[in-house]
Amino acid sequence: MTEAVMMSVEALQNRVLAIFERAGLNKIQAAALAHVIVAGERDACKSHGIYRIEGALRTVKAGKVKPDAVPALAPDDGSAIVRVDAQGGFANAAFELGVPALAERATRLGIAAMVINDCSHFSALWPEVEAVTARGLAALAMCPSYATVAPSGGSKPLLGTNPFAFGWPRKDQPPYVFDFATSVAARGEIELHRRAGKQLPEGWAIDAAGNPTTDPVAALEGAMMPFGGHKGSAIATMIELLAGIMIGDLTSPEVLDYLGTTILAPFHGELIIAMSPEAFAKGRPGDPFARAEVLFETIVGQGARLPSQRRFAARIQSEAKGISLTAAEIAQLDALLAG
Ligand code: NDP
Ligand code: PYC
Repeated sequence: MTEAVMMSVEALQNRVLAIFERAGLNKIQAAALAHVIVAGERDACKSHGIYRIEGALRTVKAGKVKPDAVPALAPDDGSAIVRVDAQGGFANAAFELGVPALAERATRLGIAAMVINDCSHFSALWPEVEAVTARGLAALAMCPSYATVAPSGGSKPLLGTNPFAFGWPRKDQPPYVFDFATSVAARGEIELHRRAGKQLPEGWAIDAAGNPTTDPVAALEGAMMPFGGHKGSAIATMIELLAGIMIGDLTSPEVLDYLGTTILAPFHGELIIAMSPEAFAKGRPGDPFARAEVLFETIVGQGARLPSQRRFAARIQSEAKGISLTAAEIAQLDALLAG
C-alpha cells in the first residue's frame, strides 16, 4: 500500500517548473508546460498529469522538440485566421502567445481560428478551451497525434487518438467543457494500465494480429479502437483533415513516420476555433447564454452530470487540500529534479 502525500498546487507548480528549467527549457516553454501538467494533476486527469514529464524530457533529449523555441505570432492580415509558428517548441507556449489575438478577432468578427504549426503536443486540450471561454467565447480545439488507432472496420494503426474539445462560457460558474480522445480511451490510459499491471476493459484495443486484447502491452503494439465505431472514426478523420492537411501540417501517419516511435511527444499542428455566441445570435430571440443555462439545467435535472463536473470538483478539492500524490510519484519528481 503506497501512502498518499499531499502537495499544494503551488508547490507542485514550482517543482515541475524547476524540473523543466533544469532540463534546459527556456522560461516560456517551461512555464507553459508546468501549467498544463500541474493543471492535469490538480483536476485528477492523471493521463496528462505529471507522468507526462518524462516523455517531454525524452522528446527534448531526442532532439524532436526545441527547448529554447520562441513562438512567433504572424502580423494581423485582416483575416479571421491567427497564425502562430511554434518554431519547433511545445504547442502550449504558442497557444499562450496567440490566445489574446484569437479572442480579439473572434469578438470583433464573430468567429476566428488560431492555427499553430510546427509544435510538439502531448497535453490535454481543456486548458486551452477554458482559456477561450474565460474571454466570453465558445471554443473548439483539435489536433492529430500519431498513428495508433485503426479506422472502424480496419485492423492497422492509422489515425491518431486525436483529441477534440469544446467549451461554452457560463456566467458565475465554470464553463461547459468536454474534452476527449476520439479513440475509446486516451493512449495515456493504456500506458497507466500497463504501469499498474492492470488489464484493459474489453473493446479498447486489438493486438498486432488484429485480435481483440485486454493486455496493455499487446494493445500498445497493436492498435487502439475509435470510440463509437464508425462515428469516432469519422471524427478522427475530420481532425486529420482540418488540423493536419488543411493547416498544412502533419497527419498522424506522417507524424509516426517522422518520429519512428510513439514514446516521444508527437509533432504536428493544432486548430482552435473561437466563436462569439452574441454575434451568432444577433437579431434572434432570446439571450444565448440564458438559453444554454436552461439546457444545462434540464440535463442535470434528469440526474445526468455535465462533462468536466468531476474535474471541477477535483480542482476545488486540490486547491483546498492539496494534490494527492503517491510516494512513488514524489520519488520520481525528486529524481527528475536531481537530473
Ligand atoms: P474521458 O473519457 O476521461 O473524458 C472525456 C470527457 O467526458 C471529459 O470531458 C469528461 O469529464 C466527460 N465525461 C466522462 N464521464 C462522463 C459522464 N458520465 N457524464 C458526462 N460527462 C462525462 O477522456 P479521454 O480519456 O478520452 O481523454 C483524456 C484526455 O486526453 C483529454 O483531456 C484529451 O485532450 C487528452 N488527449 C490528448 C491527446 C494529444 O494528442 N494531445 C490525445 C488524446 C487524448 P470529466 O473530466 O469531468 O470526467
Ligand atoms: O493520450 O492518446 C494520448 C496522447 C497522445 C499524445 C498525447 N496524448
